[in-house]
Amino acid sequence: MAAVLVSFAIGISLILFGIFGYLRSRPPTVAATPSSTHPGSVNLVLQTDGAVGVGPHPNWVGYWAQDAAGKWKQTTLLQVPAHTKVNVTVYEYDSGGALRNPLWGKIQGTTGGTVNINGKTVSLVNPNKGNGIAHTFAVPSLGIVVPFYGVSGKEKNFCTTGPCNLSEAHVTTKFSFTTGNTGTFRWQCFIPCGLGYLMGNGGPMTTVGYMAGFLKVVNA
Ligand SMILES: [Cu+2]
Repeated sequence: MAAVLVSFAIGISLILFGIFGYLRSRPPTVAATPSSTHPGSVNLVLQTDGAVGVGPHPNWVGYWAQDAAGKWKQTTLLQVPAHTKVNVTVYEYDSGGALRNPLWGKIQGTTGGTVNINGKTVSLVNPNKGNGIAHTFAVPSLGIVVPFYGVSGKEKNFCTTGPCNLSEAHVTTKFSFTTGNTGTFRWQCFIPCGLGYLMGNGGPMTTVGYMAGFLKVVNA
């Protein structure tokens, strides 16, 4: 009887340890940093990798965000001030492909309706051009959709594991948007980078820290 109780207690503690371990492993929140060149606005610097290289799923596609000290954190929890212009820079290191829905290739919700790709300002991306689209940054409830061109997987300096660095093949996309009221808004990538998962939308696509996250808009 005692042996049964002890093994039962051990079983319960293992389950609790697992649950709390999972809760503890929630990725950190990275806050946008005040812009030194454009007072009143903030900067958010992100990268998308074909394999994040760390954590419980090192082979999953995912985002990293740069903190105020310039250190990369593997996370999709982002914090920005309310009623503020947010300047976003995304270094995209993954290969690309076709879109499941051409609508996700349409730039929406950015300042001027444009993005700057490798120094060139455009209002449209063509998913059938070049290396296709690798990932998107979409906040549906704020009407923001920004697609990122992929790089060729055949590049000699293709980044195979994150965090990637600027000496490796990448596409730089810059855009801005202005936040409204405070709130927590879900965002995610709407590219079949979850191919091989149910509806192409499982695994990293729906997991916080990889291709899905939250944009926390807080009081400035
Ligand atoms: Cu993606």
